[in-house]
Amino acid sequence: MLTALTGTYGDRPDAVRVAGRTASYEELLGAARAVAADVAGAPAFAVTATPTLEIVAAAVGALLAGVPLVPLPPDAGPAEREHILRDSGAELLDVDFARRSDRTPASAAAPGDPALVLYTSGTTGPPKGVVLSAAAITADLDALAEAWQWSSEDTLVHGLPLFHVHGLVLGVLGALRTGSRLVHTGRPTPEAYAEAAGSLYFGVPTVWSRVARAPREAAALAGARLLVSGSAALPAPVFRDLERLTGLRPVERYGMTETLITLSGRAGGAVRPGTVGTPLPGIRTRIVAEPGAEIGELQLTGPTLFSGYLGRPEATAAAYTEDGWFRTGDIAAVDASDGVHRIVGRASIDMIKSGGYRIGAGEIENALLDHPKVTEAAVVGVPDADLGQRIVAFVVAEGVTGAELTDFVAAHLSVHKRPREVRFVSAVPRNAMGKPQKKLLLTDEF
Ligand code: MLC
Ligand code: AMP
Repeated sequence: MLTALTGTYGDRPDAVRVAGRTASYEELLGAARAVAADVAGAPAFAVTATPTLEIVAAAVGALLAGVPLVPLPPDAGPAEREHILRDSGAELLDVDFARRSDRTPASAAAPGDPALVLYTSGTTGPPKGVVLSAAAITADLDALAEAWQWSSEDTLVHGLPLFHVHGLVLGVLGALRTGSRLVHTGRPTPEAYAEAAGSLYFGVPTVWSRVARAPREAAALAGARLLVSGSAALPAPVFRDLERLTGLRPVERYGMTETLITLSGRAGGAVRPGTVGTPLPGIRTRIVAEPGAEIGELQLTGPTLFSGYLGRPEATAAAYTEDGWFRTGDIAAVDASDGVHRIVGRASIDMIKSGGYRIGAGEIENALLDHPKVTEAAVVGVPDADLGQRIVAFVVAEGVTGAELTDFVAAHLSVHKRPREVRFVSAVPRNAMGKPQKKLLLTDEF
């Protein structure tokens, strides 16, 4: 997977730049070898995934040693950190980029063995570890390189978090597979994107909508070759604003932690706002719809799929149909004339996408219920111009403020999982079975 580190594309002093610090491939390889020596033989290891050269060295070291990396969200509170460390059995490693080694430890790892364990939310309960093999990651990166004509001529720019597929797999390992220069801007701000002078840019829709609202910075991207959006739906007005300001039609792609990226528009191909392109090489899709309907659940198979949820065979089995297709939980439609896919929504109201982060309502409700003053909690995603959806918590509680509850969730779970709004209600509407009627919460009455 690490083609760039084998000397194939030569070396550059600024091959990888993360939040203002640069390293050559040789320096990165030296630091990664030291990580590999530290973790050799361990079942897994964890690193706090602050956007730094250290996390890049940790990801490379994991691959060299054949030991899966568990990247910890840097803003995770104690409850979430403990859950991830306990569930994965990974020990936390402190990486020092200045420590180098010139020897790669022998590894018996095969391509199908786990390379990464990424924690991601379901509709209920705590996050599950998604096990990704090196083979799945390589298959995905090669398919994307073909789709986007992504090569060592490119400079990839993004500022996405390094504990998810988008930032870590595409945004770091993708650069090391294709040999493109990498500029990680630390935070994904319009100013930092404009300054970086890249040829290829990645962003979630929230990032693109902020770029589109900063015309001067957006204009600075006109020299790029390709703008790619993913992790949530790119609103059509943002697509059009970007086109107007940069002269580029952004390419949208679709994926999941469990499947990696499976659908995409193509560089140089026709792209239409509101669509996510066609299956990548090796991916097959089908829409499972009610008789007569054209939209239904998107299901897929292919070489980029995960190896399973760590330690949860039942959850893994439940993610597949009896005939072996992965159930995405997304509702989609396919244009019969050209096979272009459109994501219409999610099957479950309990899966929220906010700023491109996937957040399970159940996890936030459980965190709120851990607060001594809260007796009932129901969490929903409400349409939001900036975040796509914003987390709104409806709670029954006395003697506590909304800001206190927001801080409580931010501190226990992750800052990005905090409700952006807390609404106090006298009761959560429920059906005869006692199940919350969340659709009612989205009506004006509440
Ligand atoms: C505010 N802050 C608080 C707080 N309120 N901190 C603690 N407690 C509180 N109550 C602070 C934060 O610490 C932070 O500080 C600042 O407010 C902003 O916080 P934020 O919520 O992180 O910022 P925001 O502007 O809303 O973030 C927007 C965003 C972010 C776009 C930058 O949502 C983002 O990075 N999204 C990317 C998600 C992603 O990569 N998804 C890919 C999943 S993979 P400070 O100091 O830190 O600024 C996938 C597969 C695929 O989906 O298809 O790609
Ligand atoms: P995650 O596991 O964080 O990768 O989130 C995966 C989910 O993100 C998918 O199931 C979709 O709901 C959503 N998603 C990713 N890319 C897109 C896209 N281009 N358009 C709409 N939804 C998307």
